[in-house]
Amino acid sequence: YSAERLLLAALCSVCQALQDGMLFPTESPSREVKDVSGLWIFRADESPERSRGFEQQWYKSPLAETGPVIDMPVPSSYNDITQDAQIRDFIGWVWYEKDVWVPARWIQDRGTRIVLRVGSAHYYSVLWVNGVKVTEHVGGHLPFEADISGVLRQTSGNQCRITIAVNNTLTLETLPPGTIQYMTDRSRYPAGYFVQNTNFDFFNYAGIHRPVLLYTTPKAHIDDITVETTFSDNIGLVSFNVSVLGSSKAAVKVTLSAQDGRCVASADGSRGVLKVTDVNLWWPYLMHENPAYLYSMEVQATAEDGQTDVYTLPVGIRTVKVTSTQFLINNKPFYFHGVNKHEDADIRGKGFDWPLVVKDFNLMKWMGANSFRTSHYPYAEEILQMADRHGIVIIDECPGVGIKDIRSFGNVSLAHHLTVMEELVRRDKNHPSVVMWSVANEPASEMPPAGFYFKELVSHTRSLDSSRPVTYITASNYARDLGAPYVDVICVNSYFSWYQDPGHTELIGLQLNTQFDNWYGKYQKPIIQSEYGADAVPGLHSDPPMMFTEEYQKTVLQNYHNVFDQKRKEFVIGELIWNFADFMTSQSIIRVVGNKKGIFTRQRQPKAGAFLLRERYWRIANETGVLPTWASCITVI
Ligand code: BDP
Repeated sequence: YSAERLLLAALCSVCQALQDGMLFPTESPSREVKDVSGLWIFRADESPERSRGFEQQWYKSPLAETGPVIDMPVPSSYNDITQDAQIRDFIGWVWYEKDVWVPARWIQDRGTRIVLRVGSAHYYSVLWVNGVKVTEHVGGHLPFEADISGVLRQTSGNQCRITIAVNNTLTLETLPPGTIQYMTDRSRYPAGYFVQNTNFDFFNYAGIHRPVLLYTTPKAHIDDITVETTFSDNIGLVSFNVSVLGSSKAAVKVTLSAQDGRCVASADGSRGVLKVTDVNLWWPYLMHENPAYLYSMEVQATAEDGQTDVYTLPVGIRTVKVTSTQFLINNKPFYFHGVNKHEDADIRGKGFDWPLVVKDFNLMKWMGANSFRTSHYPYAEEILQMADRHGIVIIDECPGVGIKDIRSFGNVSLAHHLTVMEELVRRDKNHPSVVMWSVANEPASEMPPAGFYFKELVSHTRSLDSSRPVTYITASNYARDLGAPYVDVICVNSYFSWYQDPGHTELIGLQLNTQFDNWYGKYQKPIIQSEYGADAVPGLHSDPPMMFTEEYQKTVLQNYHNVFDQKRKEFVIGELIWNFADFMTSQSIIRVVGNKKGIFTRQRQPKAGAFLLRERYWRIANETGVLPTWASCITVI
C-alpha cells in the first residue's frame, strides 16, 4: 500500500526542529485575512493502490477534468456528508480543490507576503497552488502553512487554484498510530481487501477540519512571539520574545494595554520584561469575581525600509505551580471540576463549527465546569481563544492516543512525537487558559520502552516550556507504570463497575479509594481523576439501576463523587467526567451508534447525569471559589 511508504518517508524528512513560528492569523493595519473555506470540490482516489491521483497528476489541471467530482464543505469531515458508505469509511487519498481570487494589490505589491494556511487536515496533506507543490504536512489537529507569494507571482496571477490531497492512513509511527491490515483469505475477502486498525475509541474522521485562510504580512514580518508571565504583590511581569523574519535590523516596539484601552507598559527591543502595576490577574471562571482578564499586547516591527508590521496578542497574567498535594493558579489551590471533550458532532464530524463551539461553552458554564481536557488531540485555536476569554482552564493534549503496540515506541515514533509536541507548544504557548501539557492518553506505559520514551518526551516538553507542568494520562496499574516517575501530576482513568465488575456500583468506593492511596503512596504527586463514567442511552430507565440507563450513569457518578469528596481534602486535585457529550466511534459490538458516556447527547441535550454534575460543580465552586454576582441565583440549587 503506497501511502504507508510515502508516509514513512515524509515522517523521516520532517523530524527536525521547527524553524518558524505559527501565530494565529489576525488582521491588523499591516495584515489582511481572506477566508477561503466554504464550498470546495472533492474526489476520492478509489484506485486499488490509491495512487492514481499522483500518477495522473490531478493537481496539474482542474480536478473536474480528471473525473467525477462532488461538492464538499470546508471545514468539515467528509465522512458523513454523503449517502455513500464507501466515502464514510474511505481510507487513502482524497483530493480537494478550490479556485479563489487573490486581490490584485497583493500580487502587485512586491513588499506583500502571501501565506496559505490550513487550520488542520486529517492526516497527511500535500498542497499545490496553480499546480505547483507548496508544502506538505504530517499530522492532523495542528496548522500548517506556506508562503505562496513567489508561486502566485510566477504563475497565473490573481487566479489561484488550491489543490489539497489528504490521506487518513495511520501507521505504527504516526500519532495516533494505526496499522493497515490486508485480508488474504480469499474465501472471506475479495482481492486487495484491507482495513485500518486503530486503538482509540473515536471515529477516525478525515478531511479538512479547520478553516483554510489566505493572509498577508509585510515582507519583514513578526514571525513569532513568546510571552511568559508572573507577578509579585501587585506587580505583573510579562516577559516577551519577538522574532522577526525578512529583516535583520527591524526596530521592535511592544505596548501592553488594559481592557479599557489604557497603555499600562511599553518597551523597545525584541526581548524584555513589561511591568504592570496594580495588575489584574487572569483568574479561572468561578475563582474570582472578574475572571479571564486579558491585556492586549501590540507588537510593532519596523524594517529598514520603513514598513511596519503590527500584531496584537491577548495576554493573561497568571502563574501555575504544582506541589505534592496541590495545583496552584496564582498561588491559590485550583480544583479541576470539568469535562473531557471531543471535537465531534452530527454531519460535520470533526469540522470546526462556531455554533457548536459557543453552545459547548454555554453548556460548560451552565453546569459550573471550570476546565476541560482536549482529549485526545489538540483542539482548534478558536476554542482556546474562547477559553482564554471565559476563564476555562485547559489540559492541552497531543494526539498520542492508542500507543499500544511495542513497535510504536521506536526511534521514528519518538522523533515524530517530539516534533508534534514542538508544534503544539509553538501554537498554544501563549494561551493563559492552557495550564498543563498532556503528552499521551493511555499508552501501554507498562511496556519496557515506555520508561525511556516518556522520560524523553516529558523532559523535551519541559525544555520547550518550563512554565507549565507536564503529564500523560494513564490507565495502567500504579506498580507497573514506567512513565509516572517523570510527570508532574498523576492523571488516572478508571471505569469501576463498567469495564471492571460491570453492574457492581457497590464496589466503586472501595476500588477508587485503593486506586488513590496506591498512586499517592508510591509517587506523592497530586492526582486528577482524568476520566470516569458510564454509558447511558438517553431515555433508557431502570430502578434499581441497570447498565446503559440514565439512572446507572448517575449512580456511578455519585459513588465516584463520595470518594472525591474525601480525597480532595488530601491530594486529589480534580475530576473530569468522561464525557461531555456522546460521540461517534468506529462500529463494534460494544458501541451503539457511538460512545454514550456523554452527560449530554451528541445533539447537546442533557441526560440525568448533567443535572447531577451541575449541582455538584456549583456546590464545589461555592465552597472553593468566588462566584460572579450574576450567578448567585444558581448557587441556591
Ligand atoms: C478510555 C479512553 C477513551 C474511551 C473510554 C471509553 O481513554 O478514549 O472513550 O475509555 O471506553 O479508556 O468510553
